Amino acid sequence: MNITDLMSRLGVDERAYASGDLVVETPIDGAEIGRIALDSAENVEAKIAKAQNAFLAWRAVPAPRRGELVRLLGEELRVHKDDLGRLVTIESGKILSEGLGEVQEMIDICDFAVGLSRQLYGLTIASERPGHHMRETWHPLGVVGIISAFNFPVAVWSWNAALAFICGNPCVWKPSEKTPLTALAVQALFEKAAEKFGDAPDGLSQLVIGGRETGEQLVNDPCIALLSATGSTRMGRDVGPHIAGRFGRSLLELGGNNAGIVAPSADLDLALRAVCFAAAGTAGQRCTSLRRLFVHEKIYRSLVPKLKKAYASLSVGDPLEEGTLVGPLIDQGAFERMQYALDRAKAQGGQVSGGEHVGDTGYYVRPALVEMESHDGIVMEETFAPILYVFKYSDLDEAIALQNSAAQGLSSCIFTRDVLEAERFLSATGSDCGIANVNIGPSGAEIGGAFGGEKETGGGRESGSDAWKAYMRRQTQTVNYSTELPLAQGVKFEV
Ligand code: UN1
Repeated sequence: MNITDLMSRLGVDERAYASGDLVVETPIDGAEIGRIALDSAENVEAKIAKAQNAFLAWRAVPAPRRGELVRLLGEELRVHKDDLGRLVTIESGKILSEGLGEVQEMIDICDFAVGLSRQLYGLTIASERPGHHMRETWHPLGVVGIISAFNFPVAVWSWNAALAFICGNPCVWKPSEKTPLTALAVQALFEKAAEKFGDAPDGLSQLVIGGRETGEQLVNDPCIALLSATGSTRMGRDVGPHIAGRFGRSLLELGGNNAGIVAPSADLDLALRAVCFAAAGTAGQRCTSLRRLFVHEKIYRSLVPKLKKAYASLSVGDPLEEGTLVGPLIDQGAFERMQYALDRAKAQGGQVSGGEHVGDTGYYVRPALVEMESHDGIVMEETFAPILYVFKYSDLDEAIALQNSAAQGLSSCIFTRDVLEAERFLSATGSDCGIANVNIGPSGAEIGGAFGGEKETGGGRESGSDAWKAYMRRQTQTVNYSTELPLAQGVKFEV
């Protein structure tokens, strides 16, 4: 785990993380891996102003040329995938194949954005007036602020930044205080790409290092045209209304309390594997992690004991080691919140298997499975840890209603081979989430689809499909190519 070598291969000078008030520790064994200077309020203000200046130049660059910069960024990511993926593992604690997978997601969104840079299509619209035509044009929006969380320390930036850049917008990124080293590395890779590109305006991509106050500066600065914030619902409740108060735009990716339903016709082996990855993978620290499982009473006794057995055999340990499936929790706070949730679940009558601390260093836990009868109390809260609450159901409508009774609405899934059940789940009266899957778990979405959720998840959509529209402003244009001046709706106004 030689950080200095890794960082230097990624293009980051040691001085950038050798001193400062922010101490960075790896969750692998709690060792200090860097110290970083926090940005002062004046610094943050100056960086936003620089980004605003960059906007004035970047918006005039043709979109396909802007795409070229993102293509070069994708190339840097390809070359440095191993190093960056390893750094993600060291800083966030996710297992190496997930660290690498996260960088792959960055590469994928770069590819997507490059193609999109030639497809920022608007509509042409039939005008009711002779000699007129109407169309919609999508213009660059302005500076995009990005607040990201520790669990996807680099991919979330890329879902936003790759689209923002091709849409003509600079980015100011505030990474989680728990994962600033990966952000430094990504910034260095961006700078390499920008150098190869040649004439990207200075300040097109900038990092701000800080805590809550820095986030608030992004929220309140009128130059931040769009703020994309990933984190807790509590954070979103602060951010959303403040941005709305200045008529800025926000894209919120907040909590999830994702559920799965295992129906009687399900392929149980497949369901078992999918549930383990979704609930225990990433140590339950994805916003899409599976947290509630509804198992039909007919198959409950054949699935749940097997699930418990699989849970007991999951290899928990050093995420850099091959064969490990579950790495550490991010820190002590996460561990305490997990134990608190398990205590509450027990007090509610839950039967807990697993959940205990594993090993001597770091906050490693055995993923917990909790058989519950009452779907309330702690079950309604998102605990960012590997806890799966399991319920028995008898009626699909009832299971769907319970699933939808969570305050959040990010992701959901059903395991069934019955087409009627699958379609019912995906219909308007089925899952109320932004993501609904059949025969796969709720996590691990591809970048091609729009990613995000409803209700307390915040309503934002980023990544694929037409999520790019959030990063642009729509202009409705009407052109009169005649010598007459007919008014809309037949209004007469002769002068
Ligand atoms: C998150 O946890 O913040 O679908 C995002 C997934 C990933 C994204 C997770 N592609 O699990």
